Amino acid sequence: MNIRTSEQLFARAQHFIPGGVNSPVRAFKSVGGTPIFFKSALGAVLTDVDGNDYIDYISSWGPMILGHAHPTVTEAIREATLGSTSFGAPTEAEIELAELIVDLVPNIDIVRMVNSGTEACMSAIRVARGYTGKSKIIKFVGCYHGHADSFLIKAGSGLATLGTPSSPGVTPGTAADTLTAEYNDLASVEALFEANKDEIAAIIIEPIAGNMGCILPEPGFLEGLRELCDSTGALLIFDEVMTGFRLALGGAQEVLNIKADLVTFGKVIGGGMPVGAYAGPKEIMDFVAPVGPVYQAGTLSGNPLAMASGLATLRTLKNNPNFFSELENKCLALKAGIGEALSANNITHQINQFGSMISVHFTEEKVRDYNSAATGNNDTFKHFFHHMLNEGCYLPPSAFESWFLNNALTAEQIEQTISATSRFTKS
Ligand code: HOZ
Repeated sequence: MNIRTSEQLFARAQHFIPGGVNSPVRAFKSVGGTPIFFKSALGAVLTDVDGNDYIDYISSWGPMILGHAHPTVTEAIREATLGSTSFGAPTEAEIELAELIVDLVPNIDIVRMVNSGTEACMSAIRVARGYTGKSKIIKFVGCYHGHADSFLIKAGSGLATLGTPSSPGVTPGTAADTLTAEYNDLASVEALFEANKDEIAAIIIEPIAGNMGCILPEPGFLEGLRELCDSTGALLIFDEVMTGFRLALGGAQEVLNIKADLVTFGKVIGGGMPVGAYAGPKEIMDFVAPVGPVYQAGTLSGNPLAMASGLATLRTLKNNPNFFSELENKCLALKAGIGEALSANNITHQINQFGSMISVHFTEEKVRDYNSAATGNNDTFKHFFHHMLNEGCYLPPSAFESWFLNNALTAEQIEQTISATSRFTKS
């Protein structure tokens, strides 16, 4: 595979952009080699600057659930552009998107639009603190809620990938207000509540974790968190930046039948444009300025292009009642096929999957939290990643990231991916 232009661009990028990338995982640091630079994409196929095609298993880390350049979405964005790219003032599209989200997602009355999942989670914990009058939050080791200071403690995603789970630059004061528990370990959460009586404002969690690979909550775990919050007055925040509008229209709350007090969104709600949102019942969201005292703002929040793209995406999902089952079936076929192919070649592995999120871990251990995800053999992952890339399959360049399928993926492309996997041997 010739990637000469990507190599040249990467060399040039490194002079002007930290590590040549605008988000660390993209730098291929844990898998080695040169990041691929892209020029276009259509459906489930990405085309790089050297003219190579790849089947896309990242889908822009989630947002492109309909596939790339979906005609309804691109047309909606084109039309919005003709109006203006930004007003910094209210528009009807913002109300339409908020109404649609409230209609589709359980347990929420009010939505505030922001520009990213990071902003959404950062704002949600501020609201939780303002509402409860308490300071501390609990997050889970290996979960990632964006790059606001409070979350860069034992975090997953790029921090796990780079082996620096907590970031310098976060002050000890901020770090002291973030308590960490183990995913799928209710006792570790109970112990934190016991040791910090009346101090915990919220638990924030990815209900299906996607930043240490794809990790499923075990039966009773989320229910236990709900009960702990109910008995202590802490809020339960579901970070549905990955799972919102990906698992179902109502997200993880709907699929798992657990009520959250605040929910954060990103990725799919923007259909590929930068959008985030946080939402909850009126009683809590009334604390947000200008109604209440908790301040949060943004020049580009509710941007007309972003609203148009999000609306077109969510309406397309809503209008296809079979969308999520179709997409999940594609993921199940992929899981079965690559699992068989790896087993046939005697490659020890685990595959975790929920809906259209999936991850492959090269370990004997059942992967159920950060520690078990970290037992994965990174050398094997590295070889697997480059083998698949050479075969034309673009996977996340980190063992700590979930893959995200998009519904443009065809049965033939899934077969191609399985067949590529069957040619993978460790040596
Ligand atoms: N933090 C993102 C996935 N968990 C990666 C974003 C990116 O590199 O674009």
